[in-house]
Amino acid sequence: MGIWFTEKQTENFGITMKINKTYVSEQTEFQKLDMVETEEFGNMLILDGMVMTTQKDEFVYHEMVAHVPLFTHPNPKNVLVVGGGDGGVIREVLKHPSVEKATLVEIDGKVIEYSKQYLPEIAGELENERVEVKVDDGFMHIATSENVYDVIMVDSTEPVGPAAKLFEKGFYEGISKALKEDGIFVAQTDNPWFTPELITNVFRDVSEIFPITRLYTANIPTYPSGLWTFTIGSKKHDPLEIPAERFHDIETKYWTPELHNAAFALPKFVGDLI
Ligand code: AG3
Repeated sequence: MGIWFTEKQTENFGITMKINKTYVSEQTEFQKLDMVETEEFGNMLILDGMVMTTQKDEFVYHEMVAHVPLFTHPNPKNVLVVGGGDGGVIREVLKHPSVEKATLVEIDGKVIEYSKQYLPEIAGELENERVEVKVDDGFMHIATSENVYDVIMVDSTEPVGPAAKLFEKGFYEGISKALKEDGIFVAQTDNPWFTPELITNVFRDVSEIFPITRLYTANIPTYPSGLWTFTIGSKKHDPLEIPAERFHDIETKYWTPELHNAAFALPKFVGDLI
C-alpha cells in the first residue's frame, strides 16, 4: 500500500517507486515539475512525468557526462553545460582544476530553485565562484556563441517538450561553431531498448559534423531500461586514445580510468545501431 509513482517509459512498460512525500508538484512555465521523496532512491526530480535524477543513482549519470569528455580534452578551461539545472554535471566539472569557468544555461529557473532546496548535495556547487548560471534558452545560447568553449555537455530531458530541438542536426552544427578548434561535446542520447532510432539518428548527424564520433554507455537504474547512452562529437581528441598520464586523481563513485575505456565497449546490438 502507500503511494506509488509510475513513469510509463513506453506505452506498455514502466518503472514504479514508493513515494513517502511530495514536496513540490507544479506546472512551471516550461514543464510539469515534481520533487518527491522515494523510499528506495531518496529525493527525486521528475519533469513531465519522467525521472530526471535521484539522490541514490545521480552520480553515475553526472560523472559519466562530465569526466569522459573532460579527460579527453588535454586542457579544458571554458566549459558549457546546456540544461542540467539540478547542478550535478557542474559539480563534477569543478573537480577538474584546469576548468576556469563553467557556464550553466538552463531554460527553467524552477529546476534550479527546487534542486537547491531538495537536492543540496547535487546542486550545492551552483554557488561556486567558477560557475555562472544563466536562466536562458540553451538553443539560443549555442546559436549565438562562436569559438568559445573547450567542452560542451548537453544534459537535456527527452526529445519531447522544451528539449526537442536539442536533438536536431542544426543544434549540433551550432555546437560545433560554439566550440574551439579542438573542442568536444557530449549529449545524453537515451537508451537502446526503447529508442534505438534516436541513437542511430543522432550518431549519424553528429558524425556528419564531427571527425570523431563515439558512443558509450552507463548503468542507470532509474532511467528507461537502465542502459543509458552518451554520444561524443570531437574535432580533434579521441576519447579512446587518451595518454594514461592524463588521468589525474579525482573523487568518484562510478568513473575510473579503466571504466572510461570500457564504457566504449558496446554490446553487439548497441554497436549495430551506429
Ligand atoms: N537528464 C536526462 C534524463 C533522461 C531520463 N529519461 C526518462 N526518465 N525517461 C537528466 C538530468 C540530470 N541532470
